[in-house]
Amino acid sequence: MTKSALAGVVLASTTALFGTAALADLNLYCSAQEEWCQIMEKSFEEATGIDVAMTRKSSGETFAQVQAEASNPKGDIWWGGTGDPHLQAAEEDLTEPYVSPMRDQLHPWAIAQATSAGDKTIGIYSGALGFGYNTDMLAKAGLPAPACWEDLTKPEYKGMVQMANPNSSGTAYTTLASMVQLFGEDGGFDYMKRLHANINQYTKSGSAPIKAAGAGETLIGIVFMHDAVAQTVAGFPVATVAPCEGTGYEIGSMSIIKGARNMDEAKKFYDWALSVEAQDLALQVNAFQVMSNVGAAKSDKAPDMAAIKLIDYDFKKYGSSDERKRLLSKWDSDVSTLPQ
Ligand code: S7P
Repeated sequence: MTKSALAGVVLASTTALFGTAALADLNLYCSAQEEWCQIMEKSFEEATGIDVAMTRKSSGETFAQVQAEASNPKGDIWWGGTGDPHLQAAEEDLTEPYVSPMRDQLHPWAIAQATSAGDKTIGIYSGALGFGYNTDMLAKAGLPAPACWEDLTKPEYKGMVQMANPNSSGTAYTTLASMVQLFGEDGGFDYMKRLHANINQYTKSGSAPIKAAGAGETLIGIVFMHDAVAQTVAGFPVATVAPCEGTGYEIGSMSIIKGARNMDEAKKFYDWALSVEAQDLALQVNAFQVMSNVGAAKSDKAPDMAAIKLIDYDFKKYGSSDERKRLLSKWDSDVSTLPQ
C-alpha cells in the first residue's frame, strides 16, 4: 500500500470513529439564519486559515444539543440565537467564562448580558419581536391590516397565523415570555390560548413563518421584525408591524462551550465575531439586527429600536433554567394540546 493510500485508510477510519466534525479546527454551532451562519464560517476561515465545521440549528435545539453533549462536548463555540437559552446554558454550567479584549468596543446592553452570566455569554446583536403579513393576500381577502397582538386572535384571521414552536425556537420562546411580561402570567397564557385557535402551524425554526408569508402560504407570521424586513428587501410583499401594545426583544448571544476541544480557536472566533469587520457581514446577508460593536454599520432599512415600544424584558428571569423549563412545559400542557 502506498503512503497516500495508507493515509486515506487512516483518515477514513478516523472519520468513521469520530465523525468529520472532529477533524475541523473549530466546531461552530450556529443559531442565526443559514446564510449568515455560512458567511461567518467562510469569512472566519479566510481571515484566519482555521478550518470550521458549522452546524445550523434553532436556538432551543442547539441548547438541547449542548446539554446532551455536556459530558463529551462536540461543539466549541455557539454563535447566534436568542439570549435566553445562552443564559440557561451559563446557569447550567455548560459554557465557559471568557473576557474578550474586544469587550470595550461593545454597546452596554451586550456587556450587561455578559455580566449577568458571569462572562459565560455575550451580546452580539439585538432585535425586536413583532409580526409581518403578506400585503397581497390581505388585499385579496379584503381583511383589515393587523396592528396589535390582540388583532391576531380575531376570528377573521382563523388559520392564517403562523409562529414557531417555543421548545425549538428562540423566537417563539421570546414570544411566549414577552406575552407573559406584557399581560401577566394569566393574561399571557390566556392570550397564547386564544392565539392558538388561529395558528395554522407551529414551525421548528423561528423565521420560517415569515418566509411562508412571503411565499403566500400564510397571511401572518410572528417573528423578529428584522426577519420580516429581510423578506421585504428580498422582494416579497411583506409588511412589518411593531405591535401597538409594545413588545419584547432579544439580545442575540455567543458562548464558548465548556470543555471545548479547540479552546484557542474558539477564543479567536469569539474575538473576531465581536469585530466591526465580522459584524458588518450581517448586511451582506440582509440581517438587519442592531449589532453589538458600536462601530458596526447600520442600515436605514433596519427597524428603529428607539421608535418601538419595548418592554423592559427581564433577561435574567426568563433566561433562567427554572423559568424557561416552567414556561415551556406549561405551554406544552395548557396551550399546544388545545383543539383548534
Ligand atoms: O438570524 C435571524 C434570527 O431571527 O434567528 C435567530 C433565531 O433565534 C434562530 O431561529 P429560532 O427562532 O428558530 O431559534 C435570532 O436570534 C435571530 O435574530
